[in-house]
Amino acid sequence: MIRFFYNMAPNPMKVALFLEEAGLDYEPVPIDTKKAEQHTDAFRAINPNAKLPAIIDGDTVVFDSNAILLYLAEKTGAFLPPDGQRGALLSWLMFVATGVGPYSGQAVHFRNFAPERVPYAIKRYDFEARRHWRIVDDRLARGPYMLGETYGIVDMAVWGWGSRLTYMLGDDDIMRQFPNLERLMKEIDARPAAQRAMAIKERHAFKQEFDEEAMRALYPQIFAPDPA
Ligand SMILES: N[C@@H](CCC(=O)N[C@@H](CS)C(=O)NCC(=O)O)C(=O)O
Repeated sequence: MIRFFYNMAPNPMKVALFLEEAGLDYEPVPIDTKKAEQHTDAFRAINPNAKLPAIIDGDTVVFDSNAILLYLAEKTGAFLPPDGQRGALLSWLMFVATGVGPYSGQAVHFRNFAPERVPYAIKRYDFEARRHWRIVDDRLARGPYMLGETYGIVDMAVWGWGSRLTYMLGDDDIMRQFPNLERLMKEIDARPAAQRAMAIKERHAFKQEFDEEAMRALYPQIFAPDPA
């Protein structure tokens, strides 16, 4: 059985979606990041980067959400594009991993969680997040899914962040600007596997308070000395 280390944030949810879509036997293991559980020695032995998600599949440990999606897709042969599209698969998977996710994450951080308001940081990350989402939306104007006619792991990777874009960018009208993305997010949200993935939170009670313990665990740089 696969052990799936998770919380309810966008990156773990991509993997929850795959596990549910593929019907794999898995045990969800909650890691409460607001209680600093990602920083324990035991968890760092699984993911030295101290972030979620990670999986253990027999003797194999995989961390980083898009690496896990690729690993599970190759293991099962499911949710991969037809032959001949491996270049596109890798390109879009890495584009989401290195652009869409990090810029969206920094946009929400500087708008909602930074200890001081830094207008240029807010502007830069909001601009770059929207630029990346525009590329995704344009791609989805060409066909139903990121790689054309076949629903697959790139769509799952997009769903992790895209299904929360209104919150991420703090803009109630954002989806009107990205109608093709909105179409795909609604379609995936309605899939039974997505609903089961979102429901795993009901099995565990994650800490909700953003108290000092949570801030120290999630944003330790706030408490670090200023760089020279
Ligand atoms: N590149 C990593 C990023 C993982 C990541 O940032 N995970 C967040 C949740 S979405 C996390 O664990 N945050 C807790 C922390 O930063 O301490 C991936 O795609 O899995």
